[in-house]
Amino acid sequence: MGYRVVVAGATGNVGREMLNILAEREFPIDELAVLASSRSVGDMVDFGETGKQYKVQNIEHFDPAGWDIALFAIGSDGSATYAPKFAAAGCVVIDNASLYRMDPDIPLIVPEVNPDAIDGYKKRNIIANPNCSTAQMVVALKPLHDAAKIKRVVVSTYQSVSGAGKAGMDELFEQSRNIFVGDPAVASKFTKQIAFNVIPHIDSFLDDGSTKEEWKMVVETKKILDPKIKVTATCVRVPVFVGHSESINIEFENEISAEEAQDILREAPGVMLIDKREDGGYITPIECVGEFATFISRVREDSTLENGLNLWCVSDNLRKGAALNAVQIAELLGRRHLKKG
Ligand code: 11C
Repeated sequence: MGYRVVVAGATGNVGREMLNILAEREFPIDELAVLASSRSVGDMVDFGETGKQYKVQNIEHFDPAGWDIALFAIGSDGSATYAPKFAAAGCVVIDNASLYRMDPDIPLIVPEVNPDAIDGYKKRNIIANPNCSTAQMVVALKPLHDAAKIKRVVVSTYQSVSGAGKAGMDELFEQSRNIFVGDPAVASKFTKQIAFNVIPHIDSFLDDGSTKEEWKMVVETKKILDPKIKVTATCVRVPVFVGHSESINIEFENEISAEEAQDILREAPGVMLIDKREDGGYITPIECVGEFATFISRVREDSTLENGLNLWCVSDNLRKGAALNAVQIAELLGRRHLKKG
């Protein structure tokens, strides 16, 4: 016996990946409902490569009673409206929006990092999925923290336009094409031209001059991994379609060599170490598209710190950063609590 599963936001970048990954990982599904806002009702969406298609239903009119798990990729406004309704009907919501992530009664889960925290889901019947840039970073940090205790992290991100949804991808495509044919590169989704450029600004500005994306990396890392770890982040949008990259500098309490870190990362869950110290012996975002792993390269000691390392971390932001992590949470929930399938 499998689960009755809902995917809400099924026509967006993340919702489509949720369907692909449920199919790829053969999540035990008895019945699948695919929901979106009224704009997409009646559209047909593919269930991965299974050849099955589902008709999009209106989330507004959907009755969640009797459904086991709902994967939400409908943004914070949608989650505020529908997550409490689904949760109250007994359907556990795994929510990709930022709305509930820092709520102390709602677990924020990366299964390779803090699986035990999922037991707290019963308070609200909602589980939060972290921001994409946080998810891949904590997968990389966790095994190193276990080995040598991390004190401080300095991270700079190189985030792809798919993090800003389909509109972000369309804007990069259209600007690039316009520049080639001599037309103006109009910016509307992003604040400046993204084609052939980089933009040091993701999400809204906060009073201290940081951005909300940077703040999320700080507070989510503390909630998922360890509140004692200090994190400072600079988040940058780059003209890459899919795949977020991060340059991470880590200061440890205890000694750890680059070689020890490589050995640990080679065995770590969810991590793929590609670190050859030669031309091309590292990962780039284009190579991680469609993959499940968080890739790590360029592990090296930072000689300016007593116990410090630098590394390069790349992952498919629509997968580990969003849809894959959500499906892994559903798998964990199934194994530990719901026990069907
Ligand atoms: C981006 N990280 O790349 C964002 C997208 O809080 O879930 C995901 C935002 C979030 O623009």
